Amino acid sequence: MPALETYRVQWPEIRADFTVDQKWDSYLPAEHDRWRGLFERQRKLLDGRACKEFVDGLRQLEIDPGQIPDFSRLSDALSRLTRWSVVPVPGLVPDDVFFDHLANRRFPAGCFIRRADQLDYIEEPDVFHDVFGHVPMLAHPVFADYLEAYGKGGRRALALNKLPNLARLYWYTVEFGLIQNAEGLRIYGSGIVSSATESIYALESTSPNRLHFDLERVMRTKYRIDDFQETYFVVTSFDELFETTYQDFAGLYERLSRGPAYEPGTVLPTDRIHNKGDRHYVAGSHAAV
Ligand code: HBI
Ligand code: FE
Repeated sequence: MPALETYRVQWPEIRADFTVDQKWDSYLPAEHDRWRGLFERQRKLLDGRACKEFVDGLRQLEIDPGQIPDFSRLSDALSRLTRWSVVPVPGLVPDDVFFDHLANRRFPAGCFIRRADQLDYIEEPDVFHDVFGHVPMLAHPVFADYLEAYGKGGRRALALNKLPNLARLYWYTVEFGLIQNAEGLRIYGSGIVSSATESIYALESTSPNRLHFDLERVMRTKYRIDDFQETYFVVTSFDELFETTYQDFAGLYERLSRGPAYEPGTVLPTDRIHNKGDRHYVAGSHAAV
């Protein structure tokens, strides 16, 4: 996690909350071209795979397929819908800074775009992962409230030294969550929706587990950041997700400190299996952030 001073070399104006100026006019045509290529590839793939709420958000915010969005204009549209704004950051920011932004309905989005040799896989959240992957869901009122509640929970988790448990919840919902609704099994997780290969793998491959969402099960389940997920958790609505934030987290953290943590590929007898997919997938393809 780079510190403020590390970023200050390239971003002299960086502020204490790690926000910088997007400098939209300084993007090169080749950078807008990479945005357009990524956007077009995902739009084709996500038809019938991304959930309706994601597709609606992309449309309502009029996110431009042809060039990297200007965060101030995007924030104007987003704040009218759910009072969220998108603030430019140079990359990963410290957990406490990240949670404070979310708790104040500010989404910290990377304002750099991946290089041409990183189109299929990038470690850091760039503008495509953050703005294409995360921002459309923030136009959905219930999801928008969930992410604010997550930010407030994150600040508490830090104080209780329980961040790893809460980071798992973020990972298996906001980043890699699936939803089963009237349309069928669909993607809402940003890490999937911004990845060409994982968009197919997550829904159709026979190799990962797909389990019904259960808060304590998720918070006990470890995750890997360098490959496809071995387990996806499926919710049936965003209300279901939001209702989990009404927990007594102190009691939950107490229970979590006693019981086991599970490896990513574990399946328990008590798990409610959702499905096993119907497509043998060639292993070895990379997931994107
Ligand atoms: N910083 N910019 C940025 N984006 C993230 O998604 C992010 C972060 N810092 C920490 C973090 N995510 C995770 O550790 C969360 O689980 C807290
Ligand atoms: Fe992300």
